Amino acid sequence: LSLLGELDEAVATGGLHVHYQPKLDLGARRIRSAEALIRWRHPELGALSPDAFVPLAERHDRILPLTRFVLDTALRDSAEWRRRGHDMSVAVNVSPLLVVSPDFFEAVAQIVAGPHFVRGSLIFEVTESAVLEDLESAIQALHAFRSMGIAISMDDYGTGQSTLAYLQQLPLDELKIDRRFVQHADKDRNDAVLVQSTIDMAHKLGLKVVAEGVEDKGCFDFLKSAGCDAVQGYFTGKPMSSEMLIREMTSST
Ligand code: G
Ligand code: G
Ligand code: MN
Ligand code: NA
Repeated sequence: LSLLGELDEAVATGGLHVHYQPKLDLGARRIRSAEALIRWRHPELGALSPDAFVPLAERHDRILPLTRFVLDTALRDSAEWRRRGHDMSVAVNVSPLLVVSPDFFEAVAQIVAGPHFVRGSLIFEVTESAVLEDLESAIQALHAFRSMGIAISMDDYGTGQSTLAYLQQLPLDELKIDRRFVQHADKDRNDAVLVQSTIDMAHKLGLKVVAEGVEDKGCFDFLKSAGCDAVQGYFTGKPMSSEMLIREMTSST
């Protein structure tokens, strides 16, 4: 069987699962959302990173069923978090290919009508490339998702070529600064300037700012003093199972 065939089998038979990486809100000082990250435990190859199969799924028209699985799982798990008293939203990565896809839109409409959806508790993380391909259609799609009660986050911010004009036009709620700028921001003067000015600009546009790739206390402290709204990274929590996340939240409250 080819890797693609095995991926189809995994999608169909439950060979995929979803981990969650917390985003720690610095104002509320608690986990307020978590990013869903797909995992594949391959029978022979072991744990495969999404980098090893998400691009494959994108190339061969499998990204919709894969994302549908992540969405279904993430909404079911986040309903369980709420049931246990943890008021948290869940973020799902949406491939550039899906942002303007009518089939994806149909799948989202179904999910929104389903039992586990609550307005304001689902975030779509989209990348700059998703938006730049066809700006008008992307703006329209993002507006439609927002009117359904889904928040929009710009992922990997700073790595693409989005200009200030795009930021102003796009219906966004959150900006995630890419880890390459964040990681050494407490030690590298240039990174610090970029991160600080991105935070200030985003706030003036009414956006929340998440810094990703926060790996140590020095970086964490810098972001706090820079006025960042939330942090995500190995320092505050690695990707983990839903059960682990529930245990973490229960022990920290
Ligand atoms: O942390 P991790 O190795 O899981 O993530 C690697 C990359 O895979 C990240 O860029 C992340 O955005 C992407 N990724 C993880 N899960 C999904 C998913 O469900 N859909 C898409 N499109 N990308 C994902
Ligand atoms: O969607 P995105 O491209 O941001 O995917 C997140 C990726 O970053 C995942 O592969 C995740 O495992 C990884 N990641 C999460 N936190 C950290 C961190 O603190 N440092 C590094 N180097 N990688 C991280
Ligand atoms: Mn992401
Ligand atoms: Na990212």
